[in-house]
Amino acid sequence: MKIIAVEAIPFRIPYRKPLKFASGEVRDAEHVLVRVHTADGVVGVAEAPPRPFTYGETQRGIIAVIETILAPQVIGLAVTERERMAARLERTVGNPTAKAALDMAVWDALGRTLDLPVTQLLGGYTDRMRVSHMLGFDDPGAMVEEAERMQADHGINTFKVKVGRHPASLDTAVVRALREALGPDVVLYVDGNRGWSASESARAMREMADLDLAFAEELSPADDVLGRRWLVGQVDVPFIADESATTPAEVTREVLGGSATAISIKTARTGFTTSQRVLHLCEGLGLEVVMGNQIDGQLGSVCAVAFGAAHRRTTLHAGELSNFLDMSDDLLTEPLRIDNGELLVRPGAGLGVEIDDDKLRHYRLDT
Ligand code: MUC
Ligand code: MG
Repeated sequence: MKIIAVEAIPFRIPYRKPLKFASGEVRDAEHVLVRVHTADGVVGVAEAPPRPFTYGETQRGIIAVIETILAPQVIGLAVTERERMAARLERTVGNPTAKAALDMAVWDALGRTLDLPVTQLLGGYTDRMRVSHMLGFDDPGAMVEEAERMQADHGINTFKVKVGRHPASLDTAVVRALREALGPDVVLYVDGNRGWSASESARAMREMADLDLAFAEELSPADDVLGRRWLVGQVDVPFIADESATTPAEVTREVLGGSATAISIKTARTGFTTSQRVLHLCEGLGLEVVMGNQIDGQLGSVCAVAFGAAHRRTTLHAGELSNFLDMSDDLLTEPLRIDNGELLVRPGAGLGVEIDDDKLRHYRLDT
């Protein structure tokens, strides 16, 4: 069960359609595949998505921190020693997706070693999650057309709409068009990725007051401490902290400071070990949670659904699990499918997925 080697492999897979939002844009999945090898010949996998506009990480930076700092700290530990591993990884500040991928690859190796699915080891609440689809910036017609396609092809009825543009009417027009086209039964919520000021956000939310939004996420920067607290007091739906609350301490700070009333949990940045800490903290504080998406590929989405389906509170709202649908290809031997608005966990040992060697050879950037 001892970890004997860690690989960090860069790859690039283009998106068919880039995802645009207030803090950035993703055209290619330029991720890092992390593979953890144990002395028994078991291999655990996970992927790290560099998001410089959110965490400051880059593909080369993730590889460097894994190879030079994190891998030497975990080699020699058994895959059961996750608490010791977490303590060692915590000595390095930042680098959330690098640490998360390593953590999840170790969980995958643990599940494969025990011949049990990770989702059952984590909690085993259910075997599926309802899916929320994220709509990136475009004009109203194109965003409505995408939502209708997601409904027709995948049965998805929950949509997170990216907002935060200037003028804000570009976005409020989209949300209004979506509500008019899709009717009262779909769930709609908005994510500003800090694009608006607090007062712009309050005005836009007032303008959309009749559109029955379920949540508002990161509309303005949490760094504008008093403005953000003021805004959260104005808004009459749960206000989700995403990039402002990436650790248990940040969740505590943002919530007790009045800057958030709900939390986005992303396995891509908190892995399984710290995501459980965040979730349990949210349970203790009585907060709603949403499983978020770091614009994950299929492997990252498998991780998110394994975690989300494992716990009751994470299943109460649809999870953001569909960004991989816009990728031109992926690395798994058996592609994920979203049917009837649901994504199922994989039943096999560990994460229940295998990497297609030919695809990895084709898309990897280091050979
Ligand atoms: C999201 O929920 O914000 C875009 C930026 C990021 O960090 O994550 C994505 C989606
Ligand atoms: Mg967000």
